[in-house]
Amino acid sequence: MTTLTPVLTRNWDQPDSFTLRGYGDYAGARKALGMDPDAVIQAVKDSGLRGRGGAGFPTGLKWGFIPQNDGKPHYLVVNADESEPGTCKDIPLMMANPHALVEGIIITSYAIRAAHAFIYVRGEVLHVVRRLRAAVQEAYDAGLLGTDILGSGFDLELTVHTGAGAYICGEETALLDSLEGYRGQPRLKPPFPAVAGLYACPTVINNVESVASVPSIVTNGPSWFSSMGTEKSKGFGIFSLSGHVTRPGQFEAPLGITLRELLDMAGGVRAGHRLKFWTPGGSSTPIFTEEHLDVPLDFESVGAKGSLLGTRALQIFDETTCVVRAVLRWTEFYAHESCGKCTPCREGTYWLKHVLKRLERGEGTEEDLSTITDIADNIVGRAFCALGDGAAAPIHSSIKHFRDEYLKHFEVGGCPFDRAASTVWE
Ligand code: L3W
Repeated sequence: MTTLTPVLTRNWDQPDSFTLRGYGDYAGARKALGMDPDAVIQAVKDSGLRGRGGAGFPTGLKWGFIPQNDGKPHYLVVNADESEPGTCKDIPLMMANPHALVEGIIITSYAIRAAHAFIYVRGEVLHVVRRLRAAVQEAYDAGLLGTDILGSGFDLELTVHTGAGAYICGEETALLDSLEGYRGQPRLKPPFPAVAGLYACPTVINNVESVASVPSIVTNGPSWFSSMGTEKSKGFGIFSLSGHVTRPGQFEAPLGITLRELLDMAGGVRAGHRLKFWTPGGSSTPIFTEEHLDVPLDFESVGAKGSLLGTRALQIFDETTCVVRAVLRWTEFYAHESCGKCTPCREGTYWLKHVLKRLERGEGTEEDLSTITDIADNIVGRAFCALGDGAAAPIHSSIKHFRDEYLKHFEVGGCPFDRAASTVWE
């Protein structure tokens, strides 16, 4: 039986967890500032930490891409634009433990030789913005930010920047455009941000949870981190359970834990009901069903079963939920949030939404299933950024697992489900 590994969440139930006093003495930063920056990068490489924002790219490898002695400023940008449907880990982390992020920013910036770091956070989450700004101020006041940090000679400025609330700004290059003051739309890659990022300078963009994990790696050593998790998906991560679950919330556990184990910790699916379908990593990851309860939640195992670990946003739906309606709601989100830059995503999500609406009302035909499959096929691999592929994920997977439920809608001429019974959507 896998057990929880509270590291980032260890102090969340303490009333002063978000203060410097409640957090600790920045032991990781103190240790890192006494090391060679390359040794810090090597430690993160050795730990096996992979990006916690969805893609799972090796963090130390990304840091190692930053050119050295290039004469240009380097930047660290923390992607705190959490907005993938179902994803709720970075916001609670920043609320309860902002100093883990600030400490991770100091260590990361030191390693990549950056003198200015930014936290790009959604402007709507004002409570998070205030909490971050208070933590940053505390760090400045304690000599942990600014000039000559802890007498090490290392200087770092940290700016908390608020976005205007657009899903696309979680895409790293759209985020950079937004941060530079432009409309947030993705850039062509390559060049990757590590070569030409913010203001065309070498930039590391990491997710909040990735950066916040770094202090514990430096303090405890890479082998401590890599002893947890699976062979290729090392360490721990925050799994957020939401929807039809008895005790929704954040569960910090080694990668490779299963939904069955997590549900046991969360009190199971709500009383009197059974699991119907779930997302392993937010709405952009193909849905799973009851048959996937024992799939280890690591990058490789989830991938081998045709989905993605993504952001470990486990949205749980019981048998009262109409899968067509769930997919329609996600698709409405993607159509609304498409930035419009590329045709497959802009037009594809629009038409998916309209055909799905017809299907959900029971006014569709079997041909509509081919139509939405065709539209989704024409988005995958053709959109400018990952948002398009994400929009297609629930379409393909829901038809694969629940084709009969789609057919039932036009057989009965409407939605066969009692909407009031499914508390998730109403
Ligand atoms: C230098 C190379 N850097 C790759 C870097 C790249 C990026 C990272 C991963 O999408 C996914 C998306 C969502 N030289 C490099 C290189 N890099 N090759 O590695 O890159 P990539 O393109 O694989 O992923 P991405 O564009 O960052 C992230 C999925 O995560 N997702 C999460 C969504 C969550 C939000 C949110 O809540 N804000 O958006 C869920 O599944 O769909 O597929 O840094 O530069 N040769």
